[in-house]
Amino acid sequence: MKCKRCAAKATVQLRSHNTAFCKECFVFFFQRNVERSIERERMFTREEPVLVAVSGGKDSLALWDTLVTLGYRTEGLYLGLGIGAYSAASQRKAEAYAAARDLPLRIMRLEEEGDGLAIPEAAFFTRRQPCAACGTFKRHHFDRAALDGGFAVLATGHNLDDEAARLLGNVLHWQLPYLAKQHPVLTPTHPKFVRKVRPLYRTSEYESATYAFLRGIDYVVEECPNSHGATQLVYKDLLNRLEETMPGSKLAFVSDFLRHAHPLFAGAPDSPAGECARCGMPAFAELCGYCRLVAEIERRRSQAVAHS
Ligand code: Q46
Ligand code: ZN
Repeated sequence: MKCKRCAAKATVQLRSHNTAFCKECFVFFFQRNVERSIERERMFTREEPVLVAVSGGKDSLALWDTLVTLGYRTEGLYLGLGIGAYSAASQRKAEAYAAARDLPLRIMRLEEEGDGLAIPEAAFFTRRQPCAACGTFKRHHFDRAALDGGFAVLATGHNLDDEAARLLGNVLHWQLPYLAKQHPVLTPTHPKFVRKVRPLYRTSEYESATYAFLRGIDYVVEECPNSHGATQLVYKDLLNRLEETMPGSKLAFVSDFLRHAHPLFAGAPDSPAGECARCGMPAFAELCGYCRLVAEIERRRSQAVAHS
C-alpha cells in the first residue's frame, strides 16, 4: 500500500479515514488534524497561553508535542493523584518528556496540596469509586492552577474514543445536562474559570498511540489500576467492535452529534452564583463541590479515628 500523500511505502493504515501514510506524512496528517480542530472550534490562538494537563500517557504527551511543534504557547501541568506505582511511573514519564525537550512543566501532587488528600484515601473514606473523587479533584486543581498561572485556556488530551464513549453513555441514559456540556470547547461560566478545550476530540486512541511511537515519545503504557471494570471501558469495547465492521463510525457519531444534535441540547449554561466560602473558587452553593467532598472525607476520617 502506498502513502496517500507522497506515494512512498505506507506504514500506517487508517481504515476510519480509508487512507494510509508513510511515517512522515502520518505525523503531518496528525498535526494538521489537530490544528484544524483548534481553528475550526476557535479553541485558542498562538498568542494565548495554554496550560496542557499531562498525565504521562500517550494522548496528553502527543497533544503537548503537537502544540509545541505547531508553535502554540504552552506549559505542562502534571497532577499526581497518589495512586501508588502508577502515579510514580506517570510522573517520571511526564518529567522525562519535558526535560528532554526543555519544556516548562508544573508538578502538583495531591499529597502535597492544601488538604493532603490523595485518591486512595478519598475513595476509602467516601466508600465510593475512586474515579468519582478523582474527577472532582482534577477539575478543582486544574481550574485553580489555570487561574493562578494566568492562563487563558486549559487543554486536555481526551481523544475521539473518550468522546465517543462518553457520548454513548450520555445517550444511553439520556443525560440531558451532560449532553448540553458535551463539546470540545467549554466557555467559562465564571470570571475565575478559563476556557477548557479538547483538541484531540477528532483523533483516535490508535492515532495518538501511533503518533507518540513515531515521534519517540516514551509514555506510561499501564492504565490507572482503577480504570479496570469502569463503564467507560465497556462502551469503548462496544464502539471498537462497531468500528471494526464499520470503519469511521466513532468519528461520524461524535461529529454528527456536534453538528446536528448538540445545538438542540445546549441551552444557556448554568453559571455558578458565587464563590466558595472555603477556597474562593466558583460555587453553586456555599461550598464548591471539591470543598464539600473534602469536608465529607475529613468528617468520616475523624469518625474513624474516634472509633479506633
Ligand atoms: S485516573 Fe482517576 Fe482515571 Fe484512575 S482514578 Fe479513575 S478517573 S481511572 S482517567
Ligand atoms: Zn471550595
